[in-house]
Amino acid sequence: MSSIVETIAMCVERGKVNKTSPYPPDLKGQDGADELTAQALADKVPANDILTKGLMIGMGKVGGKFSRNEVFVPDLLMAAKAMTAAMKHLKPYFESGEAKHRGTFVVGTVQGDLHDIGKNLVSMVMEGGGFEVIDLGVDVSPEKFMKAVEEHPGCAVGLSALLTMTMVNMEKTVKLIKEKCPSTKILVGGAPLTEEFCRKIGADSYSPDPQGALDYLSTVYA
Ligand code: B1M
Repeated sequence: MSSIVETIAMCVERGKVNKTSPYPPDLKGQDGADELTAQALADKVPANDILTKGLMIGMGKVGGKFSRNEVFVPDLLMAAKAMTAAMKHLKPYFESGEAKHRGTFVVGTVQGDLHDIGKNLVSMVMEGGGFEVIDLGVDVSPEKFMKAVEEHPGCAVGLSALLTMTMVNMEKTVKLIKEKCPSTKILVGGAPLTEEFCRKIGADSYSPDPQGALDYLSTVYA
């Protein structure tokens, strides 16, 4: 029989939010990540265990499947929804310091670019991976990224761009951050990007998908 934490992992992987959620159909009427997380906390399961052995495992599995094209954007969105329902219960434990994030990830879509669907998926997977996510939104100037880096010492930064036209603003942002705070790790992604472009602009890592981004960040904060 699987433990409650394993069941929470399965709920996140399958996108089972709560009891009233009709999705996925084979789990209809069963408790979801919402109820099970509340139950686990009531049973005195440490919040950190729920995060690391439940939510992160579930998100890691669905993220891996997404990378391998075994599941698609809606599956990732449902997983993120289940994770958010669980995180609502864990939030007070993080705020009190009883449970700890693995690190802070400042993320945004670069200046001039309004595309945010991919960036939001990356944010969700990072949150599911145990990171605190500071989402600066879209059309983020290099200066705004820099301000966030100063406000969150030791953070890693994620830059997303979907337009070839705005890739140049990615370069400006990397330059500014590396000039002022060279130890900051910068991860870049978005449909028009390549590994070669990442190297050219002096970013630390490129990932074509959210799971690769999480894998990289996990090595940074290992
Ligand atoms: Co725009 N658009 N769009 N658009 N749009 C594209 C990107 C385009 C390829 C369409 C086309 O012409 N075939 C084209 C760009 C061409 C180019 O420069 N190479 C384009 C254009 C030209 C434009 C406008 C200029 C159109 C116009 O007004 N004339 C305009 C620009 C506005 C602006 O940004 N200033 C524009 C506007 C829009 C909408 C507002 C209508 C809407 C955006 C809505 C939104 O994001 N909230 C939109 C959309 C939806 C698209 C398409 C159709 C879909 C993009 C998307 O969300 N994909 C797109 C065409 C296409 O891709 N078929 C297109 C799904 C998403 C999950 O994938 O974002 O690639 P993606 O993210 C992936 C990975 O790239 C990666 O992970 C994600 C999941 O795998 N990833 C990261 C992303 N960021 C990452 C960061 C990381 C790591 C991985 O680390 C930090």
